Amino acid sequence: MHPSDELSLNNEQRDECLAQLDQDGLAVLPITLPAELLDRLVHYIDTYIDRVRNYEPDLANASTARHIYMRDSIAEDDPAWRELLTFKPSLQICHDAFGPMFHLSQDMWRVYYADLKARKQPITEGWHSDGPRVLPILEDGRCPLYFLRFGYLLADSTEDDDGTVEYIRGSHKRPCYDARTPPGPRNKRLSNDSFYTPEQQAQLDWDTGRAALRGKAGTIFVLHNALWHRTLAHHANRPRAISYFQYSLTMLRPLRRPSPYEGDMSHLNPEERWLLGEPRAGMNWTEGEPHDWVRMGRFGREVDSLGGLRTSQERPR
Ligand SMILES: O=C(O)CCC(=O)C(=O)O
Repeated sequence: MHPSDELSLNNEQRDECLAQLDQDGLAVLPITLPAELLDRLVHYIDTYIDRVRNYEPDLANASTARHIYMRDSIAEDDPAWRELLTFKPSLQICHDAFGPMFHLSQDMWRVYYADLKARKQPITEGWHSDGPRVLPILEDGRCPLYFLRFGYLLADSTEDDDGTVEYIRGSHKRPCYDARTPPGPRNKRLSNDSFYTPEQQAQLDWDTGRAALRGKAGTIFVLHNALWHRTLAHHANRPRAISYFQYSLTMLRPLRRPSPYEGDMSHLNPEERWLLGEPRAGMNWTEGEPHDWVRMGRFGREVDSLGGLRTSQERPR
């Protein structure tokens, strides 16, 4: 693809998206995945599932015998996933939130088949927020922004019976609900203990601001790590497919990947290598230096003609 064909958000769209994210903890991007990229991603998953279904013990009932197909750490599996890894509108939002020192923290796809025989559809994931479980929280129980998670709908989620993500608008600004208690003596400030007593937990308000994420295949949304969300039951007789790419500050290690990256990176471009955790000296994982900031520089707002960050001398006064 020629760089000028790349989808891109303008500053106004970025501002609107950030304002929505701040207010609700979730924003739907004002663009959708290009149709031909969506086709390639769906084709990849279809081919993958067809292949693994051949090994199902109960092939005739494979989709009802097994309700979720999923893969983690997908970015290297196919060039189409690498395009999602460096999807410009998402990385523009990351640059706005984190500055240039961010990298990939999770990459996955999931396909859910409804269990048509089940009397009651299970809710795949109950109410939770992703960030507080293992990350330090503030004195007042809120969880800061540690990572942004981009969801790409790979199938329509437009009907009530399409299981989708349900979330509570603004809940990222409340004390976290389901934080995990660390073992050993508790440090009140850094511990991840829940800030709600059992009585308060029984009275938590799960209704005000509740919203279901609906959209056609190709819809892209971004969520704050502290947002309360869950997966709704899926009754529709068609699969639900979604991919998540999550990014965090480079000083945070990724969820399920080694960092520094242990594999051969010679086939990857400089942006991909950076996002995947190219080995580097300690300081270059934290504040970094100008040659680090340039790696994600073209996703920033002040970009020079070479795609790097403008230095202060070059900035118009
Ligand atoms: O089903 C989904 O798309 C959301 C899953 C979820 O809540 C999670 O992975 O944290």
